[in-house]
Amino acid sequence: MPVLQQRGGVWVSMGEDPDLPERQPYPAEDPDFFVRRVPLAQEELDHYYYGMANRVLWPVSHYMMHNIELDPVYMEDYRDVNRRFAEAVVDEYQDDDLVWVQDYHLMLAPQYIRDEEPDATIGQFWHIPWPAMEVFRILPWSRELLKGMLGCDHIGLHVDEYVENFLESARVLLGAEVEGNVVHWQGREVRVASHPIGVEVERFETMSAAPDVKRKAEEIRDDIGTESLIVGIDRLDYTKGILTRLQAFERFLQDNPEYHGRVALFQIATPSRTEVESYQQIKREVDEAVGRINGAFASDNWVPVHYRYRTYTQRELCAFYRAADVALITPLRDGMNLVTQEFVVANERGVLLLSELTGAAYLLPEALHVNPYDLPRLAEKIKEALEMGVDERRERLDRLKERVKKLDVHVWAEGFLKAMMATRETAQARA
Ligand code: ADQ
Repeated sequence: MPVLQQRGGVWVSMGEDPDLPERQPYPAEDPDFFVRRVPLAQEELDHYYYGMANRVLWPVSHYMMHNIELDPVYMEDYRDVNRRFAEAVVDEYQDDDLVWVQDYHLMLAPQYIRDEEPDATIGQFWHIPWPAMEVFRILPWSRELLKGMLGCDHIGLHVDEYVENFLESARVLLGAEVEGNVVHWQGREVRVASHPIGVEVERFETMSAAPDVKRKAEEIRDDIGTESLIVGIDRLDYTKGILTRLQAFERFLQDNPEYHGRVALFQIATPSRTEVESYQQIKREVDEAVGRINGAFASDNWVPVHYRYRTYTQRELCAFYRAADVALITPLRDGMNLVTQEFVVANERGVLLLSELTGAAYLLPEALHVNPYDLPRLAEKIKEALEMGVDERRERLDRLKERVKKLDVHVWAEGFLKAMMATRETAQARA
């Protein structure tokens, strides 16, 4: 949104409301950019979005093999919808435009666009992990999907480790020649690079320093009433490790009775992809775990786990980030994890306990890292985080703040667009 507001352009997006016009200025008066909708029928949404994107590509990229549901019908509609997106882009396309495709929902669109506009400059950013080649190849359509993406000139992923996995997939599965970070493909060069995404640092800084947010943070602490507060914030997704986190907290309470009454975990989970069975299942499991822990440990004046299944505004989230002594972020896999960065910007004295299986962990060495699959160790790390001295907390957090500032989302967008422009200039110089 901020990129389009600054530069203008057309946002080609999935349209769920058939009554809205196909093309619309935004905002209506004095528009910054245009929105072009690709309307999808319910069945297309079920197969393309809830099917191929959320039941196939999401779990395979997060190494969640048991959640993959391979149904050829998903892929058929994925092709059709990608083609429709490509047609809308081609329809909007003007010479010298940059086409920036977002995420795993549109792997085939780049090549479909290239077929119609061979000279277009096309880039794609992939927001989730790129798995090891041996995992990606599980997909019956792995080669077709890769070829689709190689319609790009520039492909971005969060960290070098994902870039290496992508290059390896292109080399082994397609037999493409790979030289450094360039894939030679059908007479073209496709550059693959890491572009770690960040948050809007300035906005989060301003918001978290506002008097009402500070007041709210104090209220949260007063209401909970414990010496220490641990906070977890996620979409309710099986990749986010919410259940593991609860189990580790439970174990921490079992092992450390001296902490009973003195610490609470506040877990916020946003409803997400609720149509998908594996998401309904993780919700049941989280509900059960919260009930079990509170049933076993709560006393008249202490609730160990506070759980909210709802969406908050960013302002409200900021108050939780500020109120926290420890942010407990334990995904089983995560492309980056922005909650981590939001916490670092908004908080002033807390400890970041972070899963080493996130993109963020590669970029934030001063966090306390933990393997979320190692429950006993995770329980120990919770204690270590709670007991970390003030000086060490401050020192780590200051360094983390410096790092997160450099990752700002505007820097990310500029960096990606610059890379695409460089590609365009090289192509024009050659022509
Ligand atoms: P997500 O999987 O959605 O993003 P994340 O990066 O943590 O994960 O972003 C979540 C966003 O949702 C954060 O901005 C957070 O503030 C917000 N949020 C979470 N819970 C909320 C609640 N209860 N109410 C309101 N807002 C809430 C995907 C990838 C990530 C990658 C991003 C960006 O899976 O790995 O970091 O894209 O590329």
